Amino acid sequence: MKRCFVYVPVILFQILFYCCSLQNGDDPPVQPPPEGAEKITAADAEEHDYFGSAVSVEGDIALVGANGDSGGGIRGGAAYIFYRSRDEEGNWKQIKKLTASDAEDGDGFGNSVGMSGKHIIIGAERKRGSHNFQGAAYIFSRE
Ligand SMILES: [Ca+2]
Repeated sequence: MKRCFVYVPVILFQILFYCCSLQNGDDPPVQPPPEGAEKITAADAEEHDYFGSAVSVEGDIALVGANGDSGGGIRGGAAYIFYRSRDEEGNWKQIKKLTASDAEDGDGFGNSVGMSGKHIIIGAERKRGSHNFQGAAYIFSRE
């Protein structure tokens, strides 16, 4: 019976401690920015560009596809590189527009994008080659 008087308070304390630790749990691993998201658009935005058709971000570099852009052939597609400036505002600024060197009408360049380290890859799923709409991907190396 004496043991019961010792264990019951210990168990109650552990339950209380566990409940408190749940309430003050760790912060989630990804915190939303306090002011909400920053919206970015292409400097040369036009109708049917479909800017945002694919997106990727790594560190302070963002890559955005616009697979309807007509900079390299009608609906040839494009992709934009943005850089988060280190000034006080920390805004994202467009630094480059990419198109395929062999762009043709309807390629859809920018339908998918990805980057890792210094390499950027852009998909053009409707690229024609020896087969109709066989697709292609383009790899660029950042300096
Ligand atoms: Ca455009």
